[in-house]
Amino acid sequence: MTGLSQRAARFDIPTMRWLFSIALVTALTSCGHAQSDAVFRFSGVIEGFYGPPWSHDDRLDMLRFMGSVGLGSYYYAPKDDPYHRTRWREPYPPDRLERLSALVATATDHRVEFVFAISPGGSMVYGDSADRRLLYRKLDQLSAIGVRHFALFVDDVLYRLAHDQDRRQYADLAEAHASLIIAVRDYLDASGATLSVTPTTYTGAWGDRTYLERLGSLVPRDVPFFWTGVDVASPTITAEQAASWRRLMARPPLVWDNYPVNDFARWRPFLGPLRGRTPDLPFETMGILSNPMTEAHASMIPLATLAEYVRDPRGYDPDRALRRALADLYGPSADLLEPFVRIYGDYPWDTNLFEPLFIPGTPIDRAAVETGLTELRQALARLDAAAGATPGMVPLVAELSPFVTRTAERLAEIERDPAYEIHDGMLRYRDERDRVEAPSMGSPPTIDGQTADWPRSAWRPTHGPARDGRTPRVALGTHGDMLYIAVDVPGTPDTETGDRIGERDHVALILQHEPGRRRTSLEPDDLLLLLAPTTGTDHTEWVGSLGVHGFMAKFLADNRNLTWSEFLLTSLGQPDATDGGDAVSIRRAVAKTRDGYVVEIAIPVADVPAVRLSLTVTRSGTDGRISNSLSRRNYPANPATYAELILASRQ
Ligand code: LTM
Repeated sequence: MTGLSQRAARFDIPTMRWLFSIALVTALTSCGHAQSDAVFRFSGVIEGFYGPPWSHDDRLDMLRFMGSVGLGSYYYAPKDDPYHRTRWREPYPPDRLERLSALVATATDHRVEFVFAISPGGSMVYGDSADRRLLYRKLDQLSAIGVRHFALFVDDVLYRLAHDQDRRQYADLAEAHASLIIAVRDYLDASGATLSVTPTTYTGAWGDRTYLERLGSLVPRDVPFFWTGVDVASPTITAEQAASWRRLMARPPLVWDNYPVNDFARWRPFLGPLRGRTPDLPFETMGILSNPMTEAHASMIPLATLAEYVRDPRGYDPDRALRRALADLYGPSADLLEPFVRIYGDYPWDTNLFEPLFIPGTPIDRAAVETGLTELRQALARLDAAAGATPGMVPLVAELSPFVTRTAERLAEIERDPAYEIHDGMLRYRDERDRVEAPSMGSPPTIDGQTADWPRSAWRPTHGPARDGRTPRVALGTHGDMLYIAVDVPGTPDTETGDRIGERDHVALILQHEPGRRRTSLEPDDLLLLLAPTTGTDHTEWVGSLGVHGFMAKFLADNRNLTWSEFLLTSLGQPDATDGGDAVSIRRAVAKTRDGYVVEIAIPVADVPAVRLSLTVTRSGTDGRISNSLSRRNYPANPATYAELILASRQ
């Protein structure tokens, strides 16, 4: 065999098919007349968001809708279906399997490919034969109900090897992932089933390009890899960007388009048409799939525009597509949706009218918010009246009305809050209420989990609810270029709930070094520490911290309106003390006290007179979870509540 034919023999039919289509496209493009012929090989929907998954009826409606607009692939990948992710080892129980089977049948009836995705990366020992057998058993279970397309998702897992066995077996994460992907692909090959993959680095915004390059070189090119674009939710996705990702991972990307997903901003739907995807994208990608909103029916509006873009990327006009989508979905009642489409027609990277209500930091224009709310309420009343006669309108109204209710409640809550004052019609948070001093200390405390060396005057209570009449206390002080913090948490800590730090009692701390910039989103230089007592009896063991770097900063910034336990920590897995550069120079101790636990931290601070500190203590009990914080502003739905910390030694 010649070198060329030897290489060709290694490629199977699908590889040859896409290589051929790339060659054809290249040839035609160079003739200068093929641009309008470009088509996506795959298009559709990935139910791949965090939070409440779609209901069975939502999915049936979605599959019918997808068939009607020509979106051909549905990926089943709800992050919070336990059998997809946390409990991936377990087979689906009969009732769930029956529903999945109905989905497969409905997808087939509507010419939609049903793809079952599994996300084992949170706990799998990649090289372990028992774990692999469990994975195959799970795939077999889905094969038995007619699934022919599978996907392995390792997004949002640790980007280093977490298990000793894997560290012994593989040089790095890329090698472990490649070994697993190849094994699964070979396993599926036997029955003619296909495999696609979401790698751990899937965006241009952060991650490890060496990992991706290595993964690309190790995994056969017929296994498509997803890519979310230059960002996690990308304002533009162009052929040029895709080409650079193709070069990196040795295959054209499958676009995982994080529009209109709203799991990171549960206070807002996205109803605008797809924008910023260039007409030449099919030349450099395998296809485009949208990760939609938690609200399935509302998602159909932007998804219908995606379908129009996919049908004719060159002729696509977003505004025209939106008008058509609304008319096709809701007929003459489409006009009634105008206020919703206007107010929620912006994009994740835009500031929405209601944003200052949910993300504290900028003043709230009360009159504008009230006008917007009135328009939405009036629209809801008319939509309600028309719903009976308009197919599809009942579930849409049920999905949209909670956004209006929550926004109105939030406004009322802020208006009642003495921490806000009204000035020229603008509701402004009184930041001065959260100014706290860290006094200069004659000698630094020892970071050993013992607080006897802290002066009595350093302690202050935290804000928030009491449990058994007691709230956690915080002590603050500076010495030299170090900031010292101690947190004394009363009550037996919950160290058992869940197997991840965020699910247990913990102290969360975010430090920003620029006091003048009031922001709730995080940036790479910020520090995030998570400290928790362990499951051991003496509670002395340090559990972990995450230094904030690009990945975490982005992750938190995108999800700033969610509580830790709701999303952030549960999706990250066990934190790692070695993550992030800053963790090295920070000292900390967690120790059991007579009745509770104590956390002590020493952090080097920049040469500034003040820093911004968000410090939250989360405790669980029979009456649920409660949070206390250093700042007064401690809205349960917003983890980023900051105090301005005056460093006395620098004044
Ligand atoms: O985008 C990917 C590959 N993974 C997750 C999604 O599951 C999530 O829905 C979106 C939006 O929050 N961001 C992600 O990083």
